[in-house]
This record gives sequence, C-alpha cells and structure tokens, in this order.
Amino acid sequence: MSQPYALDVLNPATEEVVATVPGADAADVDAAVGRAARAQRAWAAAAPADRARLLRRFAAVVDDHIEELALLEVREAGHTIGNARWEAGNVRDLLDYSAGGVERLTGRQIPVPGGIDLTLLEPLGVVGVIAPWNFPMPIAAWGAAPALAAGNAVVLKPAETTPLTALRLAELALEAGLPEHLFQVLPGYGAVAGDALVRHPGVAKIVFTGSTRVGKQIMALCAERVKRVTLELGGKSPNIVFADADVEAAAAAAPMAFLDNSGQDCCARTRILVQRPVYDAFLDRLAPALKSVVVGDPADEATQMGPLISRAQLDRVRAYVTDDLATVRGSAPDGPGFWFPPTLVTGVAPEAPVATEEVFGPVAVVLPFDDEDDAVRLANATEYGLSGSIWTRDVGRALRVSGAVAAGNLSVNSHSSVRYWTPFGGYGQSGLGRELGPDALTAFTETKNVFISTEA
Ligand code: TXE
Repeated sequence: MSQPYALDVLNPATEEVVATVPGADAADVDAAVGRAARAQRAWAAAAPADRARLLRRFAAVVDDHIEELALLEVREAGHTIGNARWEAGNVRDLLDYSAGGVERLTGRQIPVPGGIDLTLLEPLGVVGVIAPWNFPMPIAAWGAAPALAAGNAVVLKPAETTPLTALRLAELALEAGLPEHLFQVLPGYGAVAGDALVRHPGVAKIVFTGSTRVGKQIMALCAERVKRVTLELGGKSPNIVFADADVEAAAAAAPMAFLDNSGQDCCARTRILVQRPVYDAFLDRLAPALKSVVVGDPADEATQMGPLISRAQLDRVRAYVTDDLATVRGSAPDGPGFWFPPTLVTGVAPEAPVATEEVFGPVAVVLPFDDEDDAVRLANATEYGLSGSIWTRDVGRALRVSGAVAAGNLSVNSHSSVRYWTPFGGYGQSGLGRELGPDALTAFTETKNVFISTEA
C-alpha cells in the first residue's frame, strides 16, 4: 500500500495555491478501471442515437460553463483568458463533432464468394488518457471525446500541475447525464497513477501527450502487453520564410507563432528559417514586433503572453538561453510567478541545443538559408516532425516544400495547426498515430471481420 498524497495546484502567475487535490495510487486506478469496464458494457450496448444525444448534451453543458472553465484554466495553467476561452470552446466543439460521428461509425461489406463478409467496428473497452499541462483541457478532450463516441469508457490522468479543468469536465459530464463511471478523472503523479494506468491489463489503449522521454517508456510498456497506443510528443517546428514571401506579414505573424501559451506548445514555430536576401529586413520587422508583445496578468483581456507553468519549467528554459548567446528580448514582470521574456536567439549554429531541442518556453532561434534545398535540409535537421510553416507566394514551391518537409501538420502563409475536424499528429519522434479529424473515432475501435457462409 502506498502512502496517501495530495497535489498542490499553484497559480503560475502568482505562485499562490489555488487548490489541493488528492492523488491517486495504483489501487485507485485499479478500482476506477473496474468501474469503467462495467459502465462501458452498458454504454456500448446503448443505441447510437442515445450515445450521440448524451454527448451533444455534454457539449451544451460545457457551452454553459465556458467562462468558468476558462477562468479555471487561467488560474491553474496561466493561460491568457482569450486563449482559455478558445480552449473551452474547443472542448465543446469536439464533443459535438464526435457526437456527429457516432452514427457514421460503420463497417463494410466486402464481396467474397460463397457468403457475405462483414467488418464490424467494436469499441476497445477502457481507454486511458494521460494528459499534459500545456493544454490541459483540450488535450483531455482530444482523447476522451472520440473514445467515448466510439463506445469506450475513459479514465483520464491529468498532469500533476493542472488537474482542475479535467475534474470539472468530469462533473459536467455527470450533469449532462453521461452514465456514472464512464468518464473518470484521477489526478496523480505520472510515475504512480500514470504508470498504473499504462500497466493495467483492463486498459485497452493509452493516449499519451507529453515528453518524448516518457512517451518512449510508455510505448515500451505497451509493447510488452501489445496494448494500443497513440503518442503525441514534442516538436521543434520550422517557420520557413522565402524571399518571395510577403515579408511584412510573415514577420508580423512570427512572434505569436512561438510565444502563444508562452511557447509551451508542441507546434510552436521555434526555428525561424529566413532566406538570406530578406534576412535583415525580416529581423528589422520581427524584433520590434516581439518587443511589443504584452506580457503579464493572464486574466487581463489585453495580455498576449502569460507565465510559464512552473519553477521547474522556468529553470529549464533559463538553462537554454545562456549569457553568451546573442538575443533580442521583450519584457516580462518580475516575480512572484514564473516569468520569462519573449526571446529571439540569433547567430547560433543550426546544431546548437537551443536550435535542435524542444525548449518549451518563449524562445526561438533565427537561422539564414540559401535556397529551397537548404531550407528543406535545415527544416528536417531535427528528430521531431510535428508542425511547420512555409511562407512563399510561389504555389509550386509551397507544394514542393510541403512534400519535402517531414512533419504531420504544415501550413502555408499561416501558422494554424489545429482544427478539431482535421487530423493532428507527428512524424519521427513527435509521435505515433493521429488525433482529431474524420478518423478520430476509428482509432478507438477494433476491426472484426465476420464471414457468413451462404452454402450451409
Ligand atoms: O512532461 P511529462 P513534463 C515536453 C516539453 C517539456 C518536457 C517535460 O518539452 O519541457 O516535455 O515536461 C505523465 N507513466 N512536453 O516533464 O513528464 C505526467 O504526469 C505515465 C511536450 O511535464 O512527459 C503528465 O500527465 N505517465 C508536450 C504527462 O505524463 C507519466 C506536453 C506529461 O508529463 C509518467 C508536455 C510515467 N512514467 C511536455 N511520467 C506536448 N507534446 O505538447 C510522467 N507522466
């Protein structure tokens, strides 16, 4: 028996304790999975229309609580209020979208001689979702909503630092009429509650979003059990600006493409690659744009960037931006709170740690390149492959470079990566599998093929 423990949730902008919640151990996980399995059997047997209706009702209840959920996200994660409202809306929209998929989740009938062949899409059973702290609310829903829609139960372990919005979502699910124990949230340490969820024989699939280091451990444990797994890991995404681009627009958009959520975004465009003829002109525009970003109280409507999540994250970011690096810095408040200013690093080698490793803070490097081949080579010079942007007015070039960059989510003349109705996920060490989009529900099913002889 392990010792009972509790998690203090800090407001990263003030370091004040917002709440204290009990942490789960392996026995709690075991009990939750047992309850989830019982709830799942009834859920899977229910008429698709009834499941869809309940998920739509859940979406409607979330819609009634957008402001409350957003304020909770501001307090526990330090997100700006504008972003937090978007995140709560993303949960609502994804629930609605997933509800729309319930009755469209169909197998196939394949012509075979001597009978009829049917493919059945069966729910997996109990799905374990392990969520990170950088987007606690949407990423919890990215796993849970399609899994529930496909007829599964969900046990969700939020990150240690950000359990509150997930706990509230579980309450709202009950308020909406979802069956008890179908969607359970168990806060706890990764190495305790998360690990127990991964190892549990009653959990059919793990959906993990977090560090590549932990993702690899989870994949190895899942491999031992041939457990299904989806991994959404880190990124070091390029923002490629060609000389033929609208340099003005590219420079105006570049700061928030890596400063959003204080850079704690796996899609952050933290490697800004600029073609040499426009390198100086681009930097001349980028530097003042960076300095004008409003950093401060995340609850203030005018704020564009808040604090980092924790002291540990602040220490990690500080270690990357050493004094010997040439930097352009914006402003940030002094403590209390975990503040780091918007920062551009120039003049480093493309192989430098700050240029190749995921810093997960408001820090980008700017690197020059010569031609298209050079841009693609630099863009792919990382173990990651999650996102990237290409700025050019040449359609042929946009298509060629999109084809050559090894990443799951690219955008041209834009930095958008995430829409709940388009697929999301990484190449290389950025992950395995895809979330969101039209195939999201199928990822939570097992395909069974049944042949019925007509000759007997
Ligand atoms: O991640 P962890 P951390 C990256 C980012 C960041 C770094 C470290 O670079 O600086 O990871 O962040 C749970 N078994 N990303 O240390 O530890 C943990 O409790 C099962 C990128 O916070 O991977 C939390 O719920 N679960 C990223 C979740 O894993 C375990 C988002 C993520 O925490 C576990 C977050 C274990 N042994 C960090 N150990 C992204 N892809 O967006 C931890 N966890």
